Amino acid sequence: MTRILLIGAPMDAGKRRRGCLMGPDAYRTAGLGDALTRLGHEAVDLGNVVPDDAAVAPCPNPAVHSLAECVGWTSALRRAAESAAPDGVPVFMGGDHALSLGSVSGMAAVAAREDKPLFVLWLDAHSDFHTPITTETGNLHGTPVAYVTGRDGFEAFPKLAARVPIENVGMIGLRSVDPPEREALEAGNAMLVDMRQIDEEGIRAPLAAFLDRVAAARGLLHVSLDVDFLDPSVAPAVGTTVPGGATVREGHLAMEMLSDSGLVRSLDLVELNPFLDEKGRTASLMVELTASLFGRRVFDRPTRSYA
Ligand code: HAR
Ligand code: MN
Ligand code: MN
Ligand code: MN
Repeated sequence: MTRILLIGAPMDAGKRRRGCLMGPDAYRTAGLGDALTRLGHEAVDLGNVVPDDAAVAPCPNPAVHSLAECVGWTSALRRAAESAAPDGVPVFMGGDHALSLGSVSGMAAVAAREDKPLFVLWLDAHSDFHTPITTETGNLHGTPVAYVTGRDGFEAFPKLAARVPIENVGMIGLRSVDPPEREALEAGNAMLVDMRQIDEEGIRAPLAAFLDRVAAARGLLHVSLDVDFLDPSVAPAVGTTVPGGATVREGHLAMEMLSDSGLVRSLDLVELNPFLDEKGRTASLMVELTASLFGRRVFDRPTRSYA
């Protein structure tokens, strides 16, 4: 039995297209809490986070959208992560992916306090490795991995309590990486799994290798699940669809492996835009995947292969 803390993060400032602010209520409507309770967990809905008021100097990149709002969300969500984590497993119900500026930096502070390394698994079509300087769209939902790993350009944002080393980041599902992101990623050593690698060897091999590393380092694992990790044919409710994504079964296998590993300390559910959904099917699929991550299975497996 796990105590799961559902935290609503109706953040919509990380990009221009509106709608992710309805995400937390879509997850509630799709029965996220009940699905977890049925698995024997205690699921507590902590309600929605309210962003801080923030004043910022003008950004050197004029394309940047809603900088002050994003800074205010980051500090508020970081506090929410730090205050929830000692009591259970926080699940951030987004909200766009800019919420991870706060959730992941908060979990990095939690891990530092426990003197453990934080690992981050980024399940996404995108690498979200822009800085406020390199982004062309100005949409800050494309930046959280750069912030939490300590790249320059985030002077307007709260100073990190702890940086996530880039080698502790694993990205799976990649199929839309901008040239400046690619260049910066190639200079580091994150685990980068694009869709071709999934086609060739499946999700299992790279994910098992990553989980083995987390376990060997006795690390905490934060999982950030972007709706657009999945193929748009099964998960249409997202503003940044990219064809050729993960199948329903690839998504479940990843969640089932994460469940078996026992390593997941916190989770983001991001980029769901209920305004774009078809009869709630994307919200429902995200609830099913979350249930798999928290232990739903058809049959138990005789042995664990990682942990
Ligand atoms: N790389 C593009 C940009 O910077 C798209 C970023 C999209 N990010 C998200 N989350 N939807 O993955 O604008
Ligand atoms: Mn993303
Ligand atoms: Mn994405
Ligand atoms: Mn871009």
